Amino acid sequence: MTRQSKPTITAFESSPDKGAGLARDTRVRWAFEEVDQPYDVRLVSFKAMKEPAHLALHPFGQIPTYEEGDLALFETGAIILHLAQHHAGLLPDEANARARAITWMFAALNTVEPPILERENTRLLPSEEPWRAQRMPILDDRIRSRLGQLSASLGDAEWLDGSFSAGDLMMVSVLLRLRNSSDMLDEYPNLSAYIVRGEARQAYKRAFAAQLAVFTGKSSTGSPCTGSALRQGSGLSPGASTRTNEHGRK
Ligand SMILES: N[C@@H](CCC(=O)N[C@@H](CS)C(=O)NCC(=O)O)C(=O)O
Repeated sequence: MTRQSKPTITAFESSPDKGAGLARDTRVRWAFEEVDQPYDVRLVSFKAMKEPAHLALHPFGQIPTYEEGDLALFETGAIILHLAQHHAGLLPDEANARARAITWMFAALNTVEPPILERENTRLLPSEEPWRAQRMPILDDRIRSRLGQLSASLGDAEWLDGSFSAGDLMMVSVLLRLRNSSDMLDEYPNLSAYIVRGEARQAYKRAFAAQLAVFTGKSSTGSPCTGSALRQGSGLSPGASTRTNEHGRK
């Protein structure tokens, strides 16, 4: 059920990926869109993320955060699980199926994402570091091992366990990070098709358009999301702004 109050999340004021949708606010926006819950976005600079006002919300000085009434959350897993537990559409009703969908969320975050992030971080190191070249194939192998296992588990199913769930939302989000920096996923046609199915969801498209609009400065009107920039009067770090996303039905 859609709640009355509108939560606020934080996102990069200037995303390093230039709107490619890889910053982690995208997955939270996607979850909001799936459950048809309007939300506000407060944009924060890198400097503001490390200042006390933001650290009070996120001890590690990162985005995204989630605020609703007197509740403040950080970590995309916790935020999306919270949304999924309070709205219909992202977790099955049946108890065991629900537990399995949550398991896939954890698998995406704890088993599949770490080697992908480690590879990204290694790639960013200066290429003259001799061990960088040695380490990359090791990380590629580690990722291939995970992709092979995931591919076998998915088989020819549409989603990981029955209907689309928060587990798929998280897994597709994690795999998108890899697709951006490597063609490794081409070796797993069922996983490539799985990602494409995720991206084809109207809710994903609206989330992607909304985060891109921050970078391009254009309203994402044309999709049901309309990004209208608002200034928040107080309690914000300097330079932060708030956007409201109103959206229609899926
Ligand atoms: N495990 C966290 C990771 C959050 C995270 O790494 N956020 C990035 C943006 S995608 C960030 O804020 N990076 C800037 C920094 O760490 O200073 C989550 O899932 O929310």
